[in-house]
Amino acid sequence: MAFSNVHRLLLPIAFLSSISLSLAATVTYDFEIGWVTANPDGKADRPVIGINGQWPVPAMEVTLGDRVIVNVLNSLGNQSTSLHFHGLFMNGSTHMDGPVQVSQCPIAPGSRFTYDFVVNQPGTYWYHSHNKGQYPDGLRGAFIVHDPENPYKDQFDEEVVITVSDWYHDEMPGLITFFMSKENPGGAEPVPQSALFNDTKELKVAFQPGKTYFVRMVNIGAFAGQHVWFEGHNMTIVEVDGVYTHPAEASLIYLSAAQRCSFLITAKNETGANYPFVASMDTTLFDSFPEDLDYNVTGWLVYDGALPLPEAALLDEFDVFDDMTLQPFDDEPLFGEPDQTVTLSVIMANLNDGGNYAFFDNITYTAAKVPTLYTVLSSGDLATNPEVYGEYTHPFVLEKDQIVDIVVNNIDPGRHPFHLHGHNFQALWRSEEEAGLFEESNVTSASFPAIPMRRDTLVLYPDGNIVLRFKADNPGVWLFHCHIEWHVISGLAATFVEAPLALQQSLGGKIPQDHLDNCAALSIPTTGNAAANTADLLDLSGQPSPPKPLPEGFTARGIVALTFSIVTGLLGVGVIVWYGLAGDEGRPGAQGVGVGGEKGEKGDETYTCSRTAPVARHLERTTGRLIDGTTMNSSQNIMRVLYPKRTL
Ligand SMILES: [Cu+2]
Repeated sequence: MAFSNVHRLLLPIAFLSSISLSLAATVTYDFEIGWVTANPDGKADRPVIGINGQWPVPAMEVTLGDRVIVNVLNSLGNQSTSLHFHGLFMNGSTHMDGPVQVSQCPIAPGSRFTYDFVVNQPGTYWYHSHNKGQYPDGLRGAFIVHDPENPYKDQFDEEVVITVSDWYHDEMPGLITFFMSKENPGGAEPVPQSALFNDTKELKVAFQPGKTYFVRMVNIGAFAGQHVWFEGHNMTIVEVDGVYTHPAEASLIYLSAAQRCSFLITAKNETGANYPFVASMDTTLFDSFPEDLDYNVTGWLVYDGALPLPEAALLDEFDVFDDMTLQPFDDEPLFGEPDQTVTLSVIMANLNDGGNYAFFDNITYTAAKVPTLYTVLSSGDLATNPEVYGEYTHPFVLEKDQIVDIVVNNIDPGRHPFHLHGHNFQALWRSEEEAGLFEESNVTSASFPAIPMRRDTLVLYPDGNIVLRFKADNPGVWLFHCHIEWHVISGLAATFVEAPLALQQSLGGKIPQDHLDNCAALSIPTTGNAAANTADLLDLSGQPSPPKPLPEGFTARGIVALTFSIVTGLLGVGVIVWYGLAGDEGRPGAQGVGVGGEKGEKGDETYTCSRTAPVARHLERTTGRLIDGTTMNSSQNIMRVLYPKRTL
């Protein structure tokens, strides 16, 4: 990063509660966001979103306690933008959190917007655009909070930051248009072309014999989870998502989109060889396996630059470290029984525009006319009534300091990394794959760990369930959403409105003028309910809404039941068909698993696809066959993945 763009201002501050003199800094970043051309995988020049004329964008680095000011100028010309600082609680500054139409308006082309917040959490974070699926076009980077009191400070010599990401050759707007179109009724997410370490395929990390490194790894990708391992070196995990953990040994970790993991790696004592390290995409997420998919990226621990960089050995299987076994370093015990439990089921289904949408229960997220925070601030006593936020922001109003459980049931055969803004959650439970609904399991609170792992993004397994718990001690408007960017676009999000009356007291009349100016520039209203109605806050007519549901009287709730039963039933049939047709997996000619059709027998395209597509997707993930009837060829090297199983 150019020196001119960041200024550190050291301010001595005497704290009344302390006799010592502390140093808190104000770190100022001036970010002009604009288009540049890049070619990180060496295969395709493309426009990417850079900062101050550069891409990759800079890592932001601050120290615990610093105030951070980010002055943004949007010079994209053709797109609005925003910045979210992933994992930071934004306590007292929910209006700086970044999601568009949640806590701010988009930053209009040509406009300025300032983020201003204090960082009171140590660890590994990242920042990214939170506007219209924009960040995979390049606007994402690491955000590191250094900690003079890092409990592991005496156990390492140097810090290393490594981002891992998937990479697309095409720009998001076009990909999104196709993804949500009726030409893609099964909701197949665009598959990336490449994997990158630090936005390159040629990352070399200098290692000196005998030293120990604190490696901060961040998955800044859009879609793919990544399996990561280092040849010849073990990882000692010490932090996930900004939470220090007791040390845990791992040979291979899985990092979903948005997750972070820090680990200590001790260098060898000799310099006779260099060692590859690898990130390998979770290809089970993909609905197809395009020819141009290069799903591995290799980097190297370089002990001697004169020696060769060996090729990475391929693994037969991934033995994934189970993050549910981690314990936070502070040993924070399980919170008490919940005051409120929010149960959400993940469903993919079609609406009558033919597009494939993602639902929590019967709601696919659709942004309100007024940013939800601004509705909080302009709805008086009615701010505690979820109706004012509109049906399609899927709002839940929380009271200050409530204990809240989120139960997520996955009625989809995909893996989903769920992220909560404004909090870490205690991860109380994660079922194995195919476990069905949490309510129908025999798991009780007695099964929850006494000291649960905490993080801000947790992976939910296919057709499984998770239970998260957090304390509503941070007044704000916070999204809960899948961090696969495609699923944010298709609506897999809900809104927590936490302590709205407290928010009115702390932020009422204090939204900065530059924030409001961006709303004005884009003609976005800043008062009233989700429909921008200021006269009658309970009249939501005109609120933004998704396309109409399917015809023939089927409700989304009905689809839940039907999909679930049909998945179960057809899986059985499908497996029989598969055995009958296929012989051994991958045999040429064993094509067309029978339920992968895109047009239904009833002649009603949307009606039928909503039911067959999940089944087909499930089958192809189970059998290795693709939805277009082709099979993965043997050179594509389908690896066996061992995900941790948890049983009572
Ligand atoms: Cu998802």
